[in-house]
Amino acid sequence: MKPRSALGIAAFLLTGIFAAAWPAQAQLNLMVQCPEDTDGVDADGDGNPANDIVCKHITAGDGFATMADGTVLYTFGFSEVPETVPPDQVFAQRQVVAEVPGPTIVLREGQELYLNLTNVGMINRPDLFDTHSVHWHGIPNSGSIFDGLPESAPTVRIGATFPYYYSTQGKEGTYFYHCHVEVVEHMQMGMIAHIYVLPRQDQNTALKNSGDPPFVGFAYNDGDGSTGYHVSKALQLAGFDSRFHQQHIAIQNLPFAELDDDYHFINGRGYPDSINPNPLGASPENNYHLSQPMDSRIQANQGERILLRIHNISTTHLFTVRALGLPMRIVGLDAKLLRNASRDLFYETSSLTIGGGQAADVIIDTSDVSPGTYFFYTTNLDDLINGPEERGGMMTEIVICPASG
Ligand SMILES: [Ca+2]
Ligand SMILES: [Ca+2]
Ligand SMILES: [Ca+2]
Ligand SMILES: [Ca+2]
Ligand SMILES: [Cu+2]
Repeated sequence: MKPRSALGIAAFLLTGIFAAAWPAQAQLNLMVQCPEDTDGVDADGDGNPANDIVCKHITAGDGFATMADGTVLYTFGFSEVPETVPPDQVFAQRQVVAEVPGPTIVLREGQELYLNLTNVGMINRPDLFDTHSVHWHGIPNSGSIFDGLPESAPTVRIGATFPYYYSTQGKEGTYFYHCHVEVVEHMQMGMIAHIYVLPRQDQNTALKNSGDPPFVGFAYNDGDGSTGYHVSKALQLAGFDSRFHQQHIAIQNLPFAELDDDYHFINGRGYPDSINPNPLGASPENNYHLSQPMDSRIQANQGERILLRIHNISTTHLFTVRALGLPMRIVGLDAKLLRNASRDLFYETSSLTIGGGQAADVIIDTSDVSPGTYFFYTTNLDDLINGPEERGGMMTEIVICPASG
C-alpha cells in the first residue's frame, strides 16, 4: 500500500468529525418508491402475474478499492442497500461502501425496474457537493427525465433519493450503467456497473431443450436457439489511472488532459485477483467493507456453450481481447442481435476490438475444445499490468473441464 499524503490524512481526519455529526441527521426522510404489481398481467411471461416489478435501492458515494498489487485507490461508486437497512439508517450504515463494479442488475424482458438512487455524499471529500445520477447506456428510455444526463435530466443531490423508472419490453440484451455527472471524472472514479435483460425466449422450454445439454438461456430472442448458452459471465473492461485517484484524495487538481489508466482490470480486478472466487478489497481505508465483490473466472464442461457479456467502459482506452485457443462467435453488439430479416451477421473471430461505450455478446462453443485452462486477455501488452507490476492487468481464465458424460 502506498503512503497517504498529508492532505489525504487531513481528509481522513475530517471524515471522523463529519461521521460523528451524522446521527443528528438520522431521521432524514428517505423516500424509496416500490409499487406493487397488481395489474393481473404476466408482463415477463414467466407464468406469475405479480412479479413483473423489480425494485432496487442503491447509493452513490465513495470508498477505496484495492488493486491487484495491493495499492489502495480512492473511488466513487454505487452500492446496493440491503433490505435489512431501515430508511433512517441508510446514511449511518451505507457510507464508504462504494463497489467496483457497482451492483449488477439482471432483469427479465417485460419487467419494469424502479431503481432508487440515494446520494450519501463523499465522506472522504466533505468539501465536495457533487450530485450523482444513473445513466443506463443504450436503453430507449421511458422519458428523458430518467436518462441521468445532467443537461437534460435531474441529478441527485446529497441527501436526496430519485426513483429511476425503466420498461424492458423488447429491450433484451447486454448493457451497462454509470453515473453521468462530470462523466469522465465520476466514471474514472468507479461509478460503473453491469445491467442486462434476459430475453423472453428464456420462457420457451422447447427451444431450451433443443440444446444438448438443454440450454440455460439465450442471449437474444433469436427464434431458433442459435444464441443458447449453458454458462454465462458478464465481463466489464475498464481501468484506473492511479495518479488521478491519488490527486483526488489529496484534494489536488485532477489531471484530466494526461488521463491514462495504469491499472487495467475485468470486473474491477487485475489478474490474478480476477480469478479469486471471493469478494475482495476489505482495506482499513474502506472500513473493511469488500469493495470488489465480483470475480471473472469462467468454468464450463466440454461441449457446453459459454456466453460472455462484454463491455468496455474505460474513459481512456480501446481494448482488443481474445480467448487464445477458443473460438469466439459474435452474436450481438450494443444490445442488438446481429441479425435482420434477411441476413445472419454473426461472425467468428479470434479477437474482438471494443471501444469505450460498446458492448458485445460472444458465444464460445467448447464442443471441439480440449479440456484445460485458457486465458481471456487483452492483446494490448501494456495493459497487462497492475501499475508498476509488469504482469497482471486485464486477464482472466476460462477453465474447460472434461465432459461429464
Ligand atoms: Ca411475471
Ligand atoms: Ca404484472
Ligand atoms: Ca467533481
Ligand atoms: Ca496503456
Ligand atoms: Cu457521480
